[in-house]
Amino acid sequence: MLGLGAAGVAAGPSLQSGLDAALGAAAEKDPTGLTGLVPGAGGFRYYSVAASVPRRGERDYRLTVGGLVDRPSRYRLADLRALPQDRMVRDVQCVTGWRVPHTPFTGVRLSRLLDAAGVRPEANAVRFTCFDGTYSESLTLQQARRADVLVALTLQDKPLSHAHGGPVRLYVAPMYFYKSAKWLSGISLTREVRPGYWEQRGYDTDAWVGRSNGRDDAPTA
Ligand SMILES: Nc1nc2c(c(=O)[nH]1)N[C@H]1C(S)=C(S)[C@@H](COP(=O)(O)O)O[C@H]1N2
Ligand SMILES: [Mo]
Repeated sequence: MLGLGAAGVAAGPSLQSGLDAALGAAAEKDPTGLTGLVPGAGGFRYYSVAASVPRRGERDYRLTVGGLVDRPSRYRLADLRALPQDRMVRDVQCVTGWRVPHTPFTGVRLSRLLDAAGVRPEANAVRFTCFDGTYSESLTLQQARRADVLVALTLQDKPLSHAHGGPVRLYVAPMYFYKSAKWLSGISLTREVRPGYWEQRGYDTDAWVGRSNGRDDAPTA
């Protein structure tokens, strides 16, 4: 994965589509624990580090907001849908090089859920956990409060499919797609950033597109 990442970040935009194909082929044989990796429709690839992920829906999906907050809370799907929805159309960019341009996501701004829970002054970061039982992510509180960070309910104007992390995933628009945790089930306010799954394996915690994971040093050719 890290090897693929390095190859991906070294390529300029003109190399992108050839590289995508090469990386796609290589990634399917990737021995480092990515499973369920299938080239998807419209340029997406489906990633899961967990071998199997349960399905959750209307009846049994819950999102908890806890940790360093005054009002720990729990949302069902209907609760999330009842909140104001934001729509964003941005490019999805995986750090291994593939990209899906102009991709609409809608959902609830994360900052809205944080405000509802009442973030305590000693909290500086947010940790995200997933009902796949394995994946995790993190943001600083400042990053988490950005208007372009969503608790997403739709992708391409359709309910998020199971493969894409449905019914609810995080969508961190300005960062590489590994920050956008699929199958989101927990949001917890913490004192410090706790590095997520891929970050414990070498990726940057501040994953700004074009400004992290070695891109700053990438050759311009
Ligand atoms: N729970 C979970 N979320 C995850 C991942 C994962 O393996 N598990 N992979 C990340 C990575 S590296 C990418 S590129 C995107 C892929 O999203 P997609 O499968 O919808 O294309 O999900 C991110 N979120
Ligand atoms: Mo990724």
